[in-house]
Amino acid sequence: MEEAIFQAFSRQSRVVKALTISFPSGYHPNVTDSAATNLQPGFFAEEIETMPREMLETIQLQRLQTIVRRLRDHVPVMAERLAGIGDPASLDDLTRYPFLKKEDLRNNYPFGLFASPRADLARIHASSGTSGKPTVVGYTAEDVRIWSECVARCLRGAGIEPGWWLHNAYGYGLFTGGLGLHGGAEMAGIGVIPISGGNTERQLMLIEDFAPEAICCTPSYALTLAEHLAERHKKSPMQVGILGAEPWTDSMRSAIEAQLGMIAVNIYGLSEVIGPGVSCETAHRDGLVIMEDHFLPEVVDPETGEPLPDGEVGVLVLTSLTKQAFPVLRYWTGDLCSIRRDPSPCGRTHARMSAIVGRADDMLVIRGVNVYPSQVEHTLLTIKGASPHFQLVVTREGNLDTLMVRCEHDGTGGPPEVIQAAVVAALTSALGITATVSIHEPGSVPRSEGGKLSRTLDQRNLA
Ligand code: DLL
Repeated sequence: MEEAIFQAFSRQSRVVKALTISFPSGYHPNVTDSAATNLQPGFFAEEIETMPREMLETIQLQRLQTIVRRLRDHVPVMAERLAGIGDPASLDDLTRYPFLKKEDLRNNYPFGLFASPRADLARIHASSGTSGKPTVVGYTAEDVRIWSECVARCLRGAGIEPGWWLHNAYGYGLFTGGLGLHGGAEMAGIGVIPISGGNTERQLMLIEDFAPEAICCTPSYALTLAEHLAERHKKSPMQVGILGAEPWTDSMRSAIEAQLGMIAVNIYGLSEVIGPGVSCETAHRDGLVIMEDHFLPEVVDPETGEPLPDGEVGVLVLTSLTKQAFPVLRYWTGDLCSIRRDPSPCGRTHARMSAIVGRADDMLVIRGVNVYPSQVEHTLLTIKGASPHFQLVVTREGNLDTLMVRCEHDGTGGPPEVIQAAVVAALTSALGITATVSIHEPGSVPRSEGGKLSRTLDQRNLA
């Protein structure tokens, strides 16, 4: 059926593309001294990426109906939540369903929201949760294939050509960054250097020796690599960076592009929805194109949950349309952005989102790792002599985010140095990143004075 709709529209899609190919006015690449200036978006699945919106929305509705049925039939918790709400007859009916939130994943840890039996799973990933337990997500082999296809579209759209090499410095493992980019690159015929994160000296050596045309890592790590290359008076061979997993600004983009002589493209995603590749900028860098045939976006008011018009900033809510093992209906990402639905200059018709401008909750993203203040509180409560009063200070030193935890001793646990060492060890293990810890006298960390107490001082100036 989908195939028939696709055929009917495919001639029309070529016309739409021809009409919208002009370049946006006011767009000026920052890179002036490298081949990167000439990069143009390519396509991995051109007919899908440029299909008329009418056709896209027909496919979205069919897939939404299938996903709702799948949740009812295979996830008892969801069947209960959806009881009494009929199947969607139009995309507008989406708003009749409740949001799915991070706490729902936590309450159903580890596999309560899976829609496929254990034996059908090809892969598990996870990201840090708020109570020490991670958020677990699963993929069938078909889910992994679709994920790779989404990432392949991102990489080709960013101007990376088949036959180029990609230095993949996202972490491999339970984090979705490394393996997510890896699968997409392989599918697009791009060679992968699977270096993973860390060991900067080795990364620099391999960049010099292997001369990859492209790199993927967090934006803060791209700047670290740039600084090291500058110290050594080395030029980067890279023409494109696929950067994401943490918030970054346009000024950071300018610095990265100027220092590395490449274009820096923003990629977005989250493990709950699939991982990297939910959306990505093209080489034009004019909004992150959402893979809308797989993920249905909404932007809603953070307070009321009511849908907001295109162009207004609110919470991004995503529905997965094709995932088998871990479908999500109206997942509340907590990420703030706006969306637009006009076709992009390269002919892509899928909606585009702005860069993430902040978070609606208290989650911090530090060096690509999600950190919740409640994780810190939970950890402090396990250490004898430490009180649960604390403050988090996040700064950006050089290009790296640094987390400082100010907390108090309660007078029962021995010398402050001993408590400090215990807190450092426990936090490293709970958060997955190292924090600087300072121990203070009881009563010295700010207390709530009736209103909300902000335990977090984010001094990174991400706005
Ligand atoms: O960070 C997936 C990813 C890997 C994306 C590599 C891009 C590149 P999680 O660990 O589940 O997944 O963290 C998801 O990170 O809700 C955002 O708050 C933040 N985030 C991800 N990409 C961006 C971005 C991966 N481009 C959480 N800009 C999300 C701003 C981002 N924040």
